[in-house]
Formats: sequence, C-alpha cells, structure tokens
Amino acid sequence: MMTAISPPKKNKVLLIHPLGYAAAAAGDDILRLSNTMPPLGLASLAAWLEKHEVDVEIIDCFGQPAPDSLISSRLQETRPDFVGLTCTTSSFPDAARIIKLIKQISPKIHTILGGPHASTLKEKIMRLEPAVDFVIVGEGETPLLELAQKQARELATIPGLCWRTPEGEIVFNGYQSQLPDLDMLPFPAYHKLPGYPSAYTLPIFNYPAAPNASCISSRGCPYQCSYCDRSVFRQSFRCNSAAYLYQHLKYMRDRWGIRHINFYDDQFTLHRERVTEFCRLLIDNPLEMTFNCAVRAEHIDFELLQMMKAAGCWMISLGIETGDPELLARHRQNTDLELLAQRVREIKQAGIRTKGLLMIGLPGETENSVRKSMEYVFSLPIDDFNLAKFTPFPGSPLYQKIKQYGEFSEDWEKMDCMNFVFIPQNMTKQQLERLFRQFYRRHFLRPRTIWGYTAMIWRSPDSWRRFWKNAGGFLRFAFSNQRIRSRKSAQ
Ligand code: B12
Ligand code: SF4
Repeated sequence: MMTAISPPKKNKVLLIHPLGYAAAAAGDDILRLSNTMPPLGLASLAAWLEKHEVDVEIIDCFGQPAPDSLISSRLQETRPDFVGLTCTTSSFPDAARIIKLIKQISPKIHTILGGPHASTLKEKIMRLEPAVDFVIVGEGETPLLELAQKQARELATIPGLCWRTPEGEIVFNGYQSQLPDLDMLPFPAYHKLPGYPSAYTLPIFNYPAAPNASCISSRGCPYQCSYCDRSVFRQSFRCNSAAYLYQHLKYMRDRWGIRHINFYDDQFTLHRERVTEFCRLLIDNPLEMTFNCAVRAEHIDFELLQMMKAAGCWMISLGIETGDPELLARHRQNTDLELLAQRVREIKQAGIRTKGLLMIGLPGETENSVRKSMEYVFSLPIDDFNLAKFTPFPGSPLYQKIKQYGEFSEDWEKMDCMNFVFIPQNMTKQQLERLFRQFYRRHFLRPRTIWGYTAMIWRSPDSWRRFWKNAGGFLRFAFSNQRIRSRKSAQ
C-alpha cells in the first residue's frame, strides 16, 4: 500500500490597495471620479508570485471601495499567511488602520507594507506602527517572493527587507540589487483585479475611446527634481524592450478589449531608439489602439513626434512645473523655457494633444512667479493642464530643509497634492488658494480651451458621458476646491 504524502504547505498572500479614507466618502472623491487607475505595482507583484506558484489575491479598495467588513470576510475566506499593503504618504494612515484591523482579526497573519512611503521611511514605519511586521524597500518582486518562500530564520538574507528580531530589534537588510531585465516580468495580473477593465478609467478628457487602461513600461528616472519622491526605483532607469511592449499592448487588446493606453512612465521617451522601434512595430502591424505618454522636453524632437503620431499617439504630457525661470532653475535640471515652448508647438504641429503639468507653492514662489507661470502657460498652445499643490514628500530632496523655506504642517493624510500643506515664506494660504482658482478659471475661459472641450463631444464622447454622470461632483470641486467633502475617517 502506498503512503499518502501531503505536499509541503504553500503560503498564501493577499495584497491590498487602500482607499486612503473611509469607503463611505468614495463617491465624493474628485480624484476617483476623474481617474481610477489599477494598482499596477500590486498587479505586477501578483503576476510574479503567480509565476512562482504562490497563491495570491488582490483587494483594490480604491477601484472598488470596500468597507472593513468586506476585508474581514475576505480574510476569513482566503486565510492568507501574509497580507501586503501598498502606500503613498497620503494613503499611509488608512493602510496602517487596515493593518491594525488585520492583526485584531488574526494576530498570526504576517503584515507587510511596501510602496513609496514605506520605501522612504523604512524602519521608522515599523517603530511608528508595531502592527507592521515587515517593510519592503524599493522594488517588491524579489523580496516578497523570498519572504513567502523562505523560513523565518532566513529573514536576514532577504535584501530590501525590514524585519524584527525575536528580541524586538528592527533591522533593515540594506538595498537589494534591482531586477536586471524588466522583460523577465510577466504582464501584470489584470485578472486578479475584479471588474478590470471597466472598473477603471483614465482622467476625463484624456482619451479618445473606452475601454482604456494604464501601463508602465519602465522604472526609474535619472533626473533629480527637488520635489520628486524617487525612493522606490531611485536613480536607475530600466525599461521593457519595444518587442515586449508591443506584445503587452496586443495582449491588452486581444484579452481585455483595450482601445487606448496611458503610459504612466516617468520618462517614456528617455531611450529614443526603443520608442522608434515600438512605433515602427505599431505602424507596420497596427493594433487599432491609441496611446498617451509623459515626456521631458529634452527627450523629444519633431521627427520622433511625427513617428509617434503615426503610431497612434493621442496626447503627450509635459512637465513644465512653473513658468518663472528663476524658480524653475532652483528646482530642476536643464531649465530652458524657450525649448519647452518650442516642444509644445512641435507636439501640436505633429497633431498630438498636449497637457502641461504644473505646480504651485514651491519654495521661493511669490504672487509674481505665479503670474509669470500663468502668462507663460497661456502663451502656449496647450490643450489641457494639471496644477498640483506642491507637497514636500518625505522621500523628496527638498524635505530635509523644507522648514527653512516656509511653514510646513506635516499631516500625511492631507499630502495628496490637493492641499496646501506648505506655505512659502512671504505668502499666505488664502493667497495660494486664490491664485490656484484664478489659474484654473483663466484656463477654462480661454477660447482654445472651450473649443477643445466642445470638440471632445466627438473626440472623446465617453468623457462627456462621465462628465454629465458626475457633474455634481465636478461642480462641487470647482466651487469648494476640496477633493473630498468629508473624509469620514471612521469606517
Ligand atoms: C500612476 C501613478 C498614479 C496613478 C495611480 C496610482 C495607483 N493606483 O497605483 C494616479 C494618477 C491615480 C496617482 C495618484 C496619486 N499619486 Co501617483 N504615481 C503614479 C506613478 C507615476 C506610477 C505608479 C506605478 O504604477 N509605478 C509602477 C509600479 C510597478 O511601481 P510601484 O507602484 O511603486 O510598486 C512597486 C514597489 O513600490 C513595490 N511595492 C509597492 N507596493 C507594495 C506592496 C507590498 C506589500 C510590497 C511587498 C511591495 C510593494 O513593489 C512594486 C513592484 O516592484 C508614480 C511614480 C512612479 N514612477 O512610480 C506616482 C507616485 C506613486 N504618485 C505620487 C503621488 C503624490 C500621487 C498622489 C498623492 C497625487 C495626485 N494627486 O495625483 C495621488 C494619490 C494616490 C493614492 N491613492 O495614494 C507619488 C507618491 C509620493 C508619496 N510619497 O506619496 C509618486 C511616487 C510620484 C512622485 N515621484 O512623487 N498616481
Ligand atoms: S519630476 Fe519627473 S523628471 Fe523630475 S525626477 Fe521626478 S520623474 Fe524625474
């Protein structure tokens, strides 16, 4: 008679994307109404674990706001060994709250925190929040897999991991070496995201067709802007090959019916050759898809733009930050506003929409510099723009010295670029709020803007459908300037 041998126990992992505030307020959140994007970091981790035969599930509270009772019932159903949460600075308080809840339900579950805020603060997070058992610093694939596969006594051998010794000491094992080749990653596990792709949408008026989706084809950025948090991928730049990227898009179209992609890469065109090869593939073997991307002015030229247009490029976002040359020189490298203006004109000439990305309230900002920004931006043929309220993230170069430049109230929950948590010297919050509204009002009153949004009736009918459906929320935001009416912190 044969003896039955039970297979070794396999660890189960549950990954959670926190909403950032109480689920009841989600219908009111202007960020979600205008842009609900899948958590690509968690989907990438899930695909990597799945490839290595680890059981994994995702709960996306941002995509599908879930009350705590749903999280508890999923924990009872799936009985995971590890629960990992991702967090930015503003979503950390909610992530910490969920982690405490998990420990209350089942103290045996090992809790892990990753993402930008965890990668910046490392051990400090575990000191601050004892319910966090592990922090993974930087890219998560390798350390998370090792954590799910190794024995407790091997914790010291996992690079990128913060953990507690049996004596209670918190240890960081040091930075891991990053994945050498991003093409070794499977496509993100979209199938683990309930409702994908229809539960997710790109920013309103930022796409011609639905269903649409977002995609990341590179990691890292070699620049060092003063306000930017690059604690996850640091200064490296690695990217998927053109062939991999083409296959990824083909998969998204064939399997998920996606018709438009937004590349959220920090620097989509940093490697010119990769982009020309990718465009050539799309031109020779069309997928009937369009795409958007974000670039820096130094990394585009008219020839490249024409090729991108032929391949289906619909909109390009360009980091402008401020139209005041002195302020720009304080916060960024290669600051040539004339070159930037020329590139905006070239993007338009190539037949591609442009979106300017700006910031208000940087150290050194004055009423005069904001006015210069307005004059500069409204002298350009940009179609759309986004004005972020400067936020000093703990992982940004500016953070250490920020108090020298003005008043900073470090309330993490409010650090979502939609609140003035920092007031530069010689300015007031009321003044910044007034200028912020004026900036948007001037944009929306330009004939070019009015015509552009009118043309969206046929260029992006789905955006207008969403606009009317959520008109109340957009109007409330226009008058109140508040992302959420009330955060309703208690669940
Ligand atoms: C796309 C994007 C968005 C999208 C969607 C984000 C989402 N749902 O995932 C939108 C536009 C909605 C968005 C919104 C915001 N964003 Co954003 N966003 C990005 C961007 C450009 C790419 C994110 C991404 O997909 N990266 C690729 C994946 C593979 O990387 P990843 O998510 O970091 O995940 C890896 C590791 O971090 C780690 N990891 C992550 N989570 C976990 C969890 C566990 C358990 C483990 C083990 C590992 C792990 O492993 C992953 C794979 O290697 C990043 C910049 C960047 N280049 O990363 C900014 C970035 C994350 N965003 C940022 C900010 C500030 C915001 C906003 C606050 C501002 C705003 N108003 O737009 C909001 C807040 C959103 C929120 N809920 O917290 C900052 C965060 C800084 C901070 N410290 O908070 C970043 C870093 C930009 C920057 N350089 O300043 N964002
Ligand atoms: S703002 Fe953009 S260009 Fe500057 S460091 Fe961050 S990702 Fe790079």
